[in-house]
Amino acid sequence: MPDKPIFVTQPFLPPLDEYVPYLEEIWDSKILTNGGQMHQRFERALCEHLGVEHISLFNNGTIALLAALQELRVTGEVITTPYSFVATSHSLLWKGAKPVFVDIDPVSLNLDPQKIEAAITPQTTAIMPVHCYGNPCDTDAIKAIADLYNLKVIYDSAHAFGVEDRAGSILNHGDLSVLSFHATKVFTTFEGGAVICPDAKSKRRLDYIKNFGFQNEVSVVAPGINGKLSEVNAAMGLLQLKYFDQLIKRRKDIDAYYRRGLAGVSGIVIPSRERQVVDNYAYFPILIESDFGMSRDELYELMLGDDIYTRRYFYPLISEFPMYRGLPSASSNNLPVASSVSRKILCLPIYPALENADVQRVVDVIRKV
Ligand code: T4K
Repeated sequence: MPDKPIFVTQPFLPPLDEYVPYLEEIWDSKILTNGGQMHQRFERALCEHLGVEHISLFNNGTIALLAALQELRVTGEVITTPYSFVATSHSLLWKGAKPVFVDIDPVSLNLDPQKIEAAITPQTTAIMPVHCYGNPCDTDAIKAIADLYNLKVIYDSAHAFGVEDRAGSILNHGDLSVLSFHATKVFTTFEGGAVICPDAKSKRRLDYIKNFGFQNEVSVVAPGINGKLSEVNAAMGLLQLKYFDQLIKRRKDIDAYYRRGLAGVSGIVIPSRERQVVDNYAYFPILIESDFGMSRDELYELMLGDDIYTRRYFYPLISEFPMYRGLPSASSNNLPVASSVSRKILCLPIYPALENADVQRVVDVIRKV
């Protein structure tokens, strides 16, 4: 039996003593939340690091999605992908909007722009695509459709911290773009999230929304929520930023190691990424095709037996969960590509602390089959 388990991901934690001065500052100030010094410093540092102009921080990505929908006053029907984490569609249900599922592109695994127009009805108000695994969507095609039909675009960019395409940060696309800083993400504040806004006005409104809608001590201007990131989380973000480039470099090496190790294995397909200019190597997805020699689920179980915890992100599809499967757009006939990919996908372990010997152990299990 191998000496240690291998998880699909594991957060990087900076040395504890580096966190202490930040905590001392918080202890001294007695300001624990509601937009204190750490919060403000972290916002500025993030804008600079990501190459964006306006950011509103949140306590997690799901509340950030909800706030983005609230800010844009999204109602009616929203076109989205079934191939994502369930929070994407859940945010629409919480806002009282109806998700309309459109199939994904077989190469990018993102919403297929060619299929969007056919799903637009007079009730459609927005499109919510996901940059799945940090792989940029076809933002030009989505913008062209949104402009033509006067629709809002909210990108779920939960996986896309630090990713750039030819135009720079992919977080600048759409009316709003939403990040997650959850413990399982490439960049973490334990829990956290953010909305990237195009201008100072929408940032200000989002800042109100995350603070119950308070504009000042006595006026409430929106049905807001408690979406504030605490000072302790913001401090963790500041500290993580210092290590980010180093962590991405290690992820890149692991990605390359897998590509070398799995090259030529029949039945294993590594989805290609075409639009990244700067990648974040957030996930390492592979597709297990019929000529591999065993099914995806058999391989998943085999690895579990070897203490290797891979994940089937995203199986089942969101459209297969009980609260969605009654929707006409949830039918598998409407989603043939997503249905097929969801049954073949396996995300392999990738995180900075993974050693080459661990990666080799994963590769060996697959090659042995
Ligand atoms: N949109 C998209 C596209 C998303 O992927 C997500 C979140 C959201 C929106 C919503 O953002 P948040 O509201 O979460 O900020 C995880 C995460 O809970 C979730 O944040 C994430 N997507 C989703 C893709 O994955 P699980 O069920 O896989 O997490 P869990 O607890 O099984 O963790 C996986 C592995 O990570 C564990 O085997 C061990 C390791 N781990 C996990 C945690 C929580 C650690 O080492 N330390 C930890 O603290 O959902």
